[in-house]
Amino acid sequence: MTVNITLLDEPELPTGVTVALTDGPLYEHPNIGEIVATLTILDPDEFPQGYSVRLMNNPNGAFAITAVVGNVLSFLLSVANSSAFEFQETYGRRQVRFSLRL
Ligand SMILES: [Ca+2]
Repeated sequence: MTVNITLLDEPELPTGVTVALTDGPLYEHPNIGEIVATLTILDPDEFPQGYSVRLMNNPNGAFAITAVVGNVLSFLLSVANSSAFEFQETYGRRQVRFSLRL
């Protein structure tokens, strides 16, 4: 006698996110829409569920995040507010930090 058991997938939580910065430096006052990085969600499933990504800390509205069409695991981080990327020696601001939530 043979018994067949159907195994259904259960979505697991993502195991992480990789952030690939665009090559080269980002100059101050970049163009709106300039791609800063590509975020890739690491999902253990062969057919992963869709995700949404939300910026939790976005100083001065510096960034926008958009899904890559046709790829449920990739998102583009781009410039949304050019003036948020101000570099002046007297400000001492050489990094813009952000955090995100899946
Ligand atoms: Ca699974």
